[in-house]
Amino acid sequence: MADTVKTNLDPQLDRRGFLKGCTIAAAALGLSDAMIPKLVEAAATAERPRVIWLHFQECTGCTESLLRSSHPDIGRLILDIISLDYHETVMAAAGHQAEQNLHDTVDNHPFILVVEGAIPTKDNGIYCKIAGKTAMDILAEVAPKASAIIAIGTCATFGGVQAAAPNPTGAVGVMDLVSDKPIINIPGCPPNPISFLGTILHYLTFKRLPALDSLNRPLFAYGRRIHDHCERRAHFDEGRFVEQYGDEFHKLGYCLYKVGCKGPETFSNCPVVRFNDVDVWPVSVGHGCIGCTEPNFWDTMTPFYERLPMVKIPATGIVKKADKVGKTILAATAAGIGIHAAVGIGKSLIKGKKKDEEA
Ligand code: FSX
Ligand code: SF4
Ligand code: F3S
Repeated sequence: MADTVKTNLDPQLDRRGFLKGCTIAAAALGLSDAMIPKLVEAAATAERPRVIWLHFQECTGCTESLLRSSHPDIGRLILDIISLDYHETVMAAAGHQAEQNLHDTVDNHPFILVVEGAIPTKDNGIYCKIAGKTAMDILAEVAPKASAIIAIGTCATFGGVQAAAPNPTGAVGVMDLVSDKPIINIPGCPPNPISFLGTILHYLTFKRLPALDSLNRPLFAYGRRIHDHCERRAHFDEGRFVEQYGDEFHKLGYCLYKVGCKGPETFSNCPVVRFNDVDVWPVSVGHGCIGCTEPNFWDTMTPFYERLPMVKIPATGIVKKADKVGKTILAATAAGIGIHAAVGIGKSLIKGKKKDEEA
């Protein structure tokens, strides 16, 4: 079927790129190859949902990682399967014309709202203003009219760096202010564009939003713990750790736990989906995970270069007892994780996948 689908997409996005993007998204969604034609058809023929993309307190890294990805096809594919009616970084309009575009869509059409950046609430929200209005006022005006809201990046989901103690502007994420709308959180600082693409393609293909975890994150992208899919995991289990960046163990690719890796407490698809055409992720290039998809990670995961606090690692290098080392650490970190109830998430992930494939 894939070969017969006709698209009216950007001519720069050739058929190969289009199929490649859909294939990557299908893999990220955990769908079998048999579902690719269905995804391709939906991406090519479904009505493009209108999207209003608001920027508040942030660094624009979420947008940049999407647009400048070394998978140019992914960025183009995203921009082609949605109708991006308002986005301050990429739209040609400015000033009053831009405001007009925003109001035309918000008042006259169904739309999905994407929010990038935290919302400051202290002192009536005066720390972030656009066109004379505070971020709080803009959100209060636009959110009630949206069909659904996607909070992209850890700033929009959990407040991000702005909300780090002592949170001088009272920054919060979207779900702290909006409660009566479907909210999908796609955290990461910045998140992988594939997680956003997968969410949109899921919506177009199955006409509903993907299954979410207790923090409103799509299970297909955030249902797995980094540590459980890490290529350095065997070193962890055997008690082989980097003691210091640049040491001989670092060069050998040992586990980064003792130099601060937060993979055991972080839920994300990074080791599986990886980033860009170069096919890497932080740990594969020798840096520990800093837990950027988790709430308040600037406070709870710091110091970034110190190991997770609740675990005491026995002296390493004793290969005989190494397996026990890994298991002891796991038990302790699992107790520290708590909220995610990894087993339960695993079960609902499988259920969600089955449902999608049956759809
Ligand atoms: Fe926040 Fe997005 Fe971190 Fe930046 O804009 S999630 S600061 S990388 O990118 O909102
Ligand atoms: Fe990988 Fe980090 Fe876990 Fe070590 S602690 S196995 S580097 S995720
Ligand atoms: Fe963030 Fe850790 Fe992935 S730092 S990008 S969640 S490896």
